[in-house]
Amino acid sequence: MFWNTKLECMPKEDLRSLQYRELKSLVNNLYSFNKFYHDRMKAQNVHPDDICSLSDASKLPFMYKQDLRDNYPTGMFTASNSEVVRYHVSSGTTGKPTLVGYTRNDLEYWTEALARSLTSVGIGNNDTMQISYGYGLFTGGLGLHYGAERVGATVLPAGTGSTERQIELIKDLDVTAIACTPSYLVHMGGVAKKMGIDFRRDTSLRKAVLGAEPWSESMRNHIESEMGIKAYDIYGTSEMAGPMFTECEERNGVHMAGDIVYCEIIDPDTGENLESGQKGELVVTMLKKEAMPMIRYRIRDITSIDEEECACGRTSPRISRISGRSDDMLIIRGINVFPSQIEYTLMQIPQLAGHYMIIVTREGALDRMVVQVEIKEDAFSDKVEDMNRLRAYVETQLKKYLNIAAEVELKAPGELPRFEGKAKRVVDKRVI
Ligand code: DLL
Repeated sequence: MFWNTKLECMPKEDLRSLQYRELKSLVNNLYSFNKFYHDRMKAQNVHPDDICSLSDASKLPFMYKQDLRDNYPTGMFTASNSEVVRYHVSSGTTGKPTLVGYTRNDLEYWTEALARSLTSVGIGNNDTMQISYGYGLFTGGLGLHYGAERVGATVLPAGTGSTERQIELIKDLDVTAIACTPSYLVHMGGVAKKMGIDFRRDTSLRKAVLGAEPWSESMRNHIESEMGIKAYDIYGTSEMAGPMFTECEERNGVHMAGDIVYCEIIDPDTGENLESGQKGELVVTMLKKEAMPMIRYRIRDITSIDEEECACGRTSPRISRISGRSDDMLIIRGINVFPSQIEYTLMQIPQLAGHYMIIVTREGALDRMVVQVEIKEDAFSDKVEDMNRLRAYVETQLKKYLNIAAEVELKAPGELPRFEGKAKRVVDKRVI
């Protein structure tokens, strides 16, 4: 089933011509009217006239998350306040978040992308779809909400938390499809078991659209065999718009709709383009973005592109499962966390020394993060209440800046390991 057969199944050659035309007009526009892109291109010694084919995109400069941070909040916007109709916010690399703005057209192609994606996994107007991603600043909830409404599904905007209630709703309302993080679905499975509910026997839930964090084929097998729910991968980032693209029924990679995004894979160390099939860092150019254009944005996710035609008939390239990142970003319970944010927060607290460790584990289906941090000599007290008060304060600060609960363990001066070379601050013990 297709939502937009013409665009989804366009002959490859036509798709490449379309991508070239879109890229060319984007580059012309930004070079002429936008100081950031103009200066960037000048610095790289590239002019719009140098872009004579799609592969010439590789001559264009990269964009980084740092650019968004340096220009926070709206310095990268190319639309006026009256044209911007929505903001979403995601974590940045320090205390500063990344702000993403949308014009009406931006919301439109985002919704269109999700309508195509949901149709491609067989979700439509006969479905009742529970959206168990966070609603609010995170893009997951509202993004999937509008996509599911567009295909005519009955949408249940459950958001996150209140797991028992969510399970009851799935049962009572005959929910057939769900969107959430893979770890949350596994967690739901565990809670349901305790409630005496078997998803296969007691509910109509048969499809799940899972993403926002890394997951594996073994997790897919676990969900399918334990819960009887067919699981599909969904990918996107807030800088692209939010969740956007899924696998089709073939489940051999996420279709990256070519009329919306142009994808490249580069060697993260040299920045050189890699061949189709080779693993490297994903770089995206968003062809339709209005409020906040993205040209050659380095997402930092590691994957490969498959250009082979898919048996489903869609001609867009597919990316393989995200196998890691080329930076140190962690995703904890669906929330992006940079160790540098944690360090930044700890360093604002005068009683703490500069030595810390972040330990991430998975208990049941849920991630747990422990931050161990040393106290300065003169702040150390043998009064338990003093230390408890300080620990609670550090936890509050981390919650305030990271928007995620971390457990803090205060350590005596000299207790944490020292490193001669690169400090190893993160121990991630999760098996996904
Ligand atoms: O996580 C958007 C989203 C919402 C995607 C709901 C899918 C479903 P950000 O918060 O900006 O946006 O985080 C983007 O999450 O660069 C990847 O590292 C990771 N990620 C997203 N989807 C997947 C996936 C949303 N299917 C970052 N597999 C990305 C692995 C994923 N990692």
